[in-house]
Amino acid sequence: MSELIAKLRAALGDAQVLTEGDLGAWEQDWRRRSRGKALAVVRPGSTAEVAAVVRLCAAAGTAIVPQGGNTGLVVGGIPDASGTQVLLSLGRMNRVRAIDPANLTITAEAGCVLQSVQQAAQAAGFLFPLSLGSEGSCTLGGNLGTNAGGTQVLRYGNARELCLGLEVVTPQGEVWDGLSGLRKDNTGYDLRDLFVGSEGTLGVITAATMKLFPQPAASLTAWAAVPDMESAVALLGLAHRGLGASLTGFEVMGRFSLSLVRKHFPQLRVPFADSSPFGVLLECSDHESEAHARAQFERLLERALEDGCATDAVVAESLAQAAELWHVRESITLAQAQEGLNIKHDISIPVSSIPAFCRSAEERLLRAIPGVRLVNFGHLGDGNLHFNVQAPAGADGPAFLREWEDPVNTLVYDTVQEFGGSISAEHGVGSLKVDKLPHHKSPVALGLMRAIKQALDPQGLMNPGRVLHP
Ligand code: FAD
Ligand code: 2HG
Ligand code: ZN
Repeated sequence: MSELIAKLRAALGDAQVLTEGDLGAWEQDWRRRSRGKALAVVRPGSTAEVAAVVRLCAAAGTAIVPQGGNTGLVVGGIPDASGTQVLLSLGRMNRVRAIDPANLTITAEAGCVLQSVQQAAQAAGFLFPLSLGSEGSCTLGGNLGTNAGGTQVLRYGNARELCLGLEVVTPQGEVWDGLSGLRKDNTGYDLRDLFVGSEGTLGVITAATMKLFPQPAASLTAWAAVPDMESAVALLGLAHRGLGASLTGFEVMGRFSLSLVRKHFPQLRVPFADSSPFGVLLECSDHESEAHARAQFERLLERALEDGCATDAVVAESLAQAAELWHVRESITLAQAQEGLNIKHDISIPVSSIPAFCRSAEERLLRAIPGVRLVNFGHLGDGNLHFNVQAPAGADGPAFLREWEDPVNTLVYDTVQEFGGSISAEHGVGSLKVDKLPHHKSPVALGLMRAIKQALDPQGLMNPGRVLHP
């Protein structure tokens, strides 16, 4: 047994330092794209224990990979294959520390599952709006590590915008307590914003203070059938004008994405499935009453039908019906995984350019790979598409990936750049996009990022090879 493992066991207890048995849950990524090998999986239960682990690893020159729920989609939270990295799982740090009703904040530990933070907020009469398909297993630390987005961003912002303070263990094993919960604090550089979205490469987030909101009096969901992406963008404009701040969700789903849901989850009912090239899911939250929300929503949808940007629409009649519609949307990722290996692109483009981007990228892809299938869906309200590429029907998934992953990524990301977009909107860089980043970020920006990494983590032990090459 290595000296480091003996010291980790002395600090955390034998049961929290795993080196044997099936460690697949920590070593394999959610998409089953990669499997690494950890020197050990360590499970600290407090900030002091995280700091002790980091100090011991720093002294031994051993790299650390922080991990929350392991639902990340860019292979950023698993160890590499060397068997030399410590996998630091935050799962035991799962306490809600405080809710401050007057300050409208919740302070919770990094390993809290997102859904449990939502539930704690709800039990106290508030809304915590961060909302992702993986919310039953992803964690607050992972949400902040990746600056997660999800389906409520257009109204409430992404994880960064919801975060008021952090507690972080630095790469040297010091604890930075920045859990102030202040909405205004201009005392120099914003350290909080540095750690949010840093994907475990600058330190370990151990707790966070997040914004809460009043629960709306009513929330309504509608599904609209739209003829093309131009119409979806026109409908978004109408929704912004008609609903203002009541518009809390606007998701687009291409016909092929929905056909995968129907194929792999036949029990789910997809509205207007045969008649429309795109479905749009809209959510409206109202602080007056359900009747007020419904009237606003119906006015908007009537206008959309008159203008022709929607060809059909239905408003959910009950919470159960609304949940069913959202379930369809949230099942696309799983349906696509069941269909086979695929190439994901989590991209953002200015909303105004999305129709032209889609036309151009689709045309180029089909020219390069006849029969390729496009799973195009996402958070149109944020200009964020999941422009995913699935092998032609009947093709061998692994062979397709080997041959096409790199050329397809180049084609899509070059098109994204032409249209002024970003190659990672909400999932992060991880290791899957680390080679592409230098082609799509300016040398000045990359130089600044390297300088920050060098200043905070001069030994290069925090999640090496993620975001930036070592
Ligand atoms: P992990 O996967 O464990 O880690 C992700 C990254 O964060 C890694 O780099 C890791 O090192 C780092 N990290 C984890 N914890 C910490 C910590 N405490 N301190 C510092 N760094 C840390 N993402 C979206 O943005 N929007 C979506 O709508 C969305 N939907 C999804 C739906 C499905 C079905 C799935 C499987 C994933 C989805 N995701 C989505 C991606 C993923 O769920 C999010 O990125 C989530 O925020 C990751 O949380 P996690 O706890 O699983 O993090
Ligand atoms: C979503 O919006 C997630 O459902 C996952 O970000 C996207 O599967 C994907 O590509
Ligand atoms: Zn998404």
